[in-house]
Amino acid sequence: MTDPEEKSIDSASVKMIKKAAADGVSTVFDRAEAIKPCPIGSQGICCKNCGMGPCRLPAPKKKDEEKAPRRGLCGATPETVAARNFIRMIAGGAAAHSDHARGVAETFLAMVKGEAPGYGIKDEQKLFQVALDFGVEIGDRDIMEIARDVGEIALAEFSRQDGELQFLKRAPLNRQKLWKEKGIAPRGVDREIVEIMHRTHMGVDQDYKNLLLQGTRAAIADGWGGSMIATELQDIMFGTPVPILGKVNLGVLKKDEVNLIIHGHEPLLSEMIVIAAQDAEMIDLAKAKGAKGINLAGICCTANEILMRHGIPLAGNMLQQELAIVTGAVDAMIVDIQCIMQSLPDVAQCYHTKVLTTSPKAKIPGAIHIEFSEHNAMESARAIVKTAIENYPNRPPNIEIPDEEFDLVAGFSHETINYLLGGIYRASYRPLNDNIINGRIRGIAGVVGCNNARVRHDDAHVTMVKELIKNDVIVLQTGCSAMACAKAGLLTPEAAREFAGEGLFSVCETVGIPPVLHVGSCVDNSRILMAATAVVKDGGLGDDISDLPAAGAAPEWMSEKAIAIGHYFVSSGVFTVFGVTWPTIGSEELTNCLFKEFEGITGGMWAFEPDPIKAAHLMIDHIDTKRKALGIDKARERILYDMAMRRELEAV
Ligand code: MSK
Repeated sequence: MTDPEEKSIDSASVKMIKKAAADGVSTVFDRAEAIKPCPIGSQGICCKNCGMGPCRLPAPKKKDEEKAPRRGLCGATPETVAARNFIRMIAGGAAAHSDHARGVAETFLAMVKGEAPGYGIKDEQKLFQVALDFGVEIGDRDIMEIARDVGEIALAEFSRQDGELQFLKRAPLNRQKLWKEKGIAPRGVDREIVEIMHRTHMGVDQDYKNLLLQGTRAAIADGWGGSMIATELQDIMFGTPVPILGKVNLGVLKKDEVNLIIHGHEPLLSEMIVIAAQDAEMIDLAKAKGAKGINLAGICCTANEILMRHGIPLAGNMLQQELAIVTGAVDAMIVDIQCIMQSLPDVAQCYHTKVLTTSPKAKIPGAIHIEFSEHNAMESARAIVKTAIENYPNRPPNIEIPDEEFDLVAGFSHETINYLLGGIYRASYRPLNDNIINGRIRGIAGVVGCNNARVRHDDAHVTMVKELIKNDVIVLQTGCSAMACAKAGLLTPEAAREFAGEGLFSVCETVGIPPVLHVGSCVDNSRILMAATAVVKDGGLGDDISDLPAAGAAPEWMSEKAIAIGHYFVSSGVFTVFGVTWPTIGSEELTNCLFKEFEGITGGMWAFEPDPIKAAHLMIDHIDTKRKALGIDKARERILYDMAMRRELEAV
């Protein structure tokens, strides 16, 4: 077995990998050694879309075979096969985000109709904003009437058969124009996803460029549709995040309290568990069982949702889900949807942890299923909390909770960034734009996405983000990437002094923000789209997102959702670099199209670079190219300007 130190840069995780080995428990880290990825499938050139296959189309090894055509039984080329596989990944990711969003919209409507007790409207301002975007009359109408119209329009966005998604209107005008001209403005979210499944069926669309365009429609429908609807309706119901102090890593678990971990993605359940865990009756019950209280913590994006709104601690990111159970101190792990490993009940068998599934869409053999319904949310939440409490006396003797826990500041919704920069009366992105123009801030990066057991846990996230902030690039983060950097201490205002370049440090110190801003969960990548749009609209940095000195990355991606997110960033005009592996590498022509030609279509393009330092410099080079195109590269040279030089600069 490889040295556990090589598997993660996080010392708490390393300790738990060692404990798992000592306890005879198999984790994802062991399985990653035992199972090697299929070299053909990982390059995107294995087609299993019909019963004549799977057809594997690897490049010929010997020179004399080079002329032999690479074709599936139906004649499909490596380009067609790789494009089909790639856009099916987009469909999977967009479906995951959007089905999450549909669930939120349904609960929102149930709340409006009084059929979801416990839910309400926390952010009226945001409700009015979304109502305006949807063309809903506000006037002096009752708030629940407005909310009903908003909920109905939001839900109809999924099944819309023609026209365009409502939130596309939020994008910069030039972006909207480009999407129209290229024919990639999406109709309904479901329609675009279904059309991918149709076109990639055997014998339908066999032009890889045409397939990519459909993938682009579905990706835009995810970012500016499903994901954005989820974020906005969640903010209306649970509150738009504001800066909040939190803690991260397995050290947040408590030896003498009932530890309840919530893992997955939807805040519909976790918001209710937060309330149930604070209920005096539940706390008394915990005390009666010998615990000092109830300690709630999160894993993956559910964790981000309840951190952003309540400051609930983060136990860890995706690759720490099994390790949390290995501590022996988790009394129950509650899961809903997405990024949940089937191995959890197996790991739990070696300790006392109860794994509880809650969604009818996501059951796991060996787990206890307590179905969660928005119609009796509090009842289900209390039943779940009670299950954890009653399990507390069954704690095993071999408990080991790592000491590691770190402070972080989260809660940077794009509205909050606006407020922090400009103050309540002058809320605006102007100070950010000015500091980009004067060169103190070189550019903006979005670094997001998962962990991947094929690479050292958290390493690429932390290395990349440190390199970016050292070079004065301000970083916005979501998902597991944000948690990785939080564990490395990058999400505190003090991190600016230690890790940021001089220019970025001076801005962070003045505004009082960290150099790395945690903006939320995976669906909250839509907040980054809105922040980028706000920067464009504030002026001075071009007329479209593709003009901005900005770049995106997912250095440890693994999920289909990450591909959907990456592609909606590219489709919105952002240069986006992924690490670990690239799923179309088996088709040179298709990969070239995504890495080069795509810039001519959407103004954004993909890149693949597994080395996080090199990847960071690809992003910085791109940022510098954009600065040059905007004529603001001179400002970065930090020379003392005389009046004539100033005039020249202003004239640019
Ligand atoms: S949870 S999608 S591992 S970021 Fe959103 Fe983390 Fe990736 Fe899941």
